[in-house]
This record gives sequence, C-alpha cells and structure tokens, in this order.
Amino acid sequence: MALLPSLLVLLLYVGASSSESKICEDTLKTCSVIACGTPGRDGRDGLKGEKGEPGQGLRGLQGPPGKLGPPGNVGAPGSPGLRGQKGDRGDSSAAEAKLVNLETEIRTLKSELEHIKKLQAFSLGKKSGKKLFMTNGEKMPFSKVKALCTELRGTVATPRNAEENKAIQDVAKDNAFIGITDEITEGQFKYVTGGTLTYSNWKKDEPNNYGGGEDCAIILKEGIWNDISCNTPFLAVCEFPA
Ligand code: MAN
Ligand code: CA
Repeated sequence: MALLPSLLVLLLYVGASSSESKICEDTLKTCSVIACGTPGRDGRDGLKGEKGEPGQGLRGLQGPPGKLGPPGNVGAPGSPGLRGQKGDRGDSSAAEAKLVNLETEIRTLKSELEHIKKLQAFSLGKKSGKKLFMTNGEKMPFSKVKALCTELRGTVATPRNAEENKAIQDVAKDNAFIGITDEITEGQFKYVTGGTLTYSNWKKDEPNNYGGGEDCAIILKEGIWNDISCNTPFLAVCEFPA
C-alpha cells in the first residue's frame, strides 16, 4: 500500500520530462537518484500489509498430544461397604466365676429350704404322702376363704375320704367351710375345684337347703356335714398337696 504514492510520484515525474525519460529508464534500474536529477529521498517504510492467503502447499502432519491437564475435582463419597463379620467373644471368665458362685448359693438355699420344710411338717404333725390342712383360726364368708387359700397357693379344705375328713376335723376343732357347693345346680353339690362328689359325710336330713338359700357346706365339730348359707362366716381351713 505504501508503494502506491511512490509509484504515483514516479509516473508524474516520467510524464513531465519525456526528454530525460530515456536516460532515466536506464538509470532508474541501476543508477543512483542523483544521476536522474532531483528525486527526493526515500520515504519512510509503509505500514505492514495484511496477512496473505494461506499457501497452496500440503497440510503438515498432526503434532504430538499436548501436555497432561490439571487433575479434576474430588468425587462424591461412595456407598457404605458390607457389614463385617461378628467379632470374637469377650473374656467370660468373670461371668463364669459368678455363675459358679450362684450355683453354689442355690444349692445351699435349696438344702436349707428342704430342712425348714421338714421342721415345719414335723411341727404340724404332717404325715408323708398326706395332704396338709391348715387354719389361721379366722371365721369369714366362703368367698373370702376361697380367696385366702388361693393366695396361699392352696385350696379350700375338702375331705375326699374318711381319713381326710378326720384330719380336717382335728385341725378345725370347730365348724369350718369345706370346698363343695351347689351354687351351679341346686341340690347337686360339686367340688369347687371341679367334679362331682366321690365321698360325703352329711348329717342326717342334710343337705336340706334350709330357707332356700344354703349353697355352701360346713364340717361340724362332730365331723358330719351340713349345707349352710355361703355368707355366714365359718372357720377358714385350707389344704395343700401331699
Ligand atoms: C338347722 C337345720 C340346718 C340349717 C340350719 C340353718 O340347724 O335346719 O339344716 O342349715 O338350721 O341355721
Ligand atoms: Ca342345712
């Protein structure tokens, strides 16, 4: 681009002095500016031209891979792993020592309990293989007798034969409730623990359901039975298994 003004100047100059053109035609090629007359000094370098079009040569080969990039960000935590196996048992020697002590203590207590039971049975005149009948000497309605004997893990004294009848008579020494009633079906006495009577020792003309309200029974001092009101208080006698 900067060449253009220089060329224009040159052309103007050629047109203006045709007489000297021949000389200059030759001179322009080889001679100095001074030989041609009055040309000015060279102008300054022009501005840099625009980038030219790419050349027509073959494209070069692909270069080697670039350098390794920077490391990426830290990823999210993974899911929890599987549960590990159960660990070994701890030291059980202390627990085993305690167990041995407890076993010794239980043996001692059992032995002492058996001894106490024997002493109690002896003091009560209890015969081996026979039921134990006991009274606290209190009189109360039949429902209370049942509740008291149950609380003591026993049942209401119930004579199942002449021998037991005598044993209860001896313990009571007074009129005492026995474990039979006809509360379910009038006139049909049954054991309160269940079942129909297999032994009885009624007084003559009893049970008579006197006044229409005698569903319980007592053993009289004489050992014979009478039906009576369940609400009248009589001695409580309980029985415990043989
Ligand atoms: C008399 C008899 C018995 C009855 C009582 C009630 O002793 O009639 O049968 O149970 O009275 O007190
Ligand atoms: Ca009666």
